Amino acid sequence: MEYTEPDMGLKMNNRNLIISDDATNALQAGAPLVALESTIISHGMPYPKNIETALQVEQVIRENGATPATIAIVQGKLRVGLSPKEIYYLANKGQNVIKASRRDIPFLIAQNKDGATTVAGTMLIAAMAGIRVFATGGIGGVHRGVEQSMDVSADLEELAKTNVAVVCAGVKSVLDIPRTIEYLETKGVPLIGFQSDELPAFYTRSSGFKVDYRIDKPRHIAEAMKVKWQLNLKGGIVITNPVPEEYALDAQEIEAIISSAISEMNQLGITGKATTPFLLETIADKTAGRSLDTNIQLVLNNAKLATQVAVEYAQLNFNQEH
Ligand code: PSU
Ligand code: MN
Repeated sequence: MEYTEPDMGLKMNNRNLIISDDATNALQAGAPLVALESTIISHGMPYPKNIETALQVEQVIRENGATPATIAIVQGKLRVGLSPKEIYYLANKGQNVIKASRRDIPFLIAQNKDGATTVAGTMLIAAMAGIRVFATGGIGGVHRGVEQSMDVSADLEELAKTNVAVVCAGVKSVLDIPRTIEYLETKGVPLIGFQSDELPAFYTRSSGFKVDYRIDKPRHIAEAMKVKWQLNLKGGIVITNPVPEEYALDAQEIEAIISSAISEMNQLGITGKATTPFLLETIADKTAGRSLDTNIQLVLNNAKLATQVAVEYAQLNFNQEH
């Protein structure tokens, strides 16, 4: 069966999209690439750990045999593959950069602005470039208190329609984990546990909730991705990768800290796009930085798995063509 990547052609005549030379070469060669988001740099971690981590994550991807492509909007252009200098710029500007999800993109382009892309924003730009695998720390989801706030991350909607596999460390309990699982089910987004029957909860390896499919080998994840998109079943896949044991935090301790951070947030009246950055920062303060160390380690671990999946996925496509 003839198979062409569904939205590969888009990049050819999209003057708003700039793909780095490294990423262009890898795409043309059918070599593996891994996309990386930039909100995690600007809003997810404080300076200078954010820049250190962003560069280290790229290094892990290269060492494991793929090309990293950090994605952001710079001066109104959708950029796939940033230079270290550009990554530094976003890291240094921190929360002064606009956190850019799907809704923000047209305005940032029209006004020549910068934007740090969330999981949703990164997925859609990665797909335009033809990149199928993306590594991050945590995805957005259904927030606790959704009955009042209706706060459901645009990341979940993007997963429903954009063909990118996202490797993350599960769903953090700042979110409503069972409702996030239900939402993904409704939208037809597969939830995979890498070598795990349970959905990991970001800072901890387990949540008490089951994943749809436990898969133990990157090869088998790549095969499912290929079949899904060959069948034109649109949308992403969530690949959850438990934090390495030695960096996991104590479940009860982190749960108490998360609950108190959420209460503080509600008292301060923080809503909308400010919630996730506020919670990450408050949790890091309350754990004296231990949650940040865990966050960094799980991102590196996810970059490694994403690379393995990207290598297998590229191999499957190569075998088909030759
Ligand atoms: N979770 C993290 N770190 C992060 C984010 C989530 O542990 O940096 C960021 C990601 O960019 C994610 C976004 O896409 O927060 C979700 O924001 P919201 O809930 O406003 O959709
Ligand atoms: Mn939200």
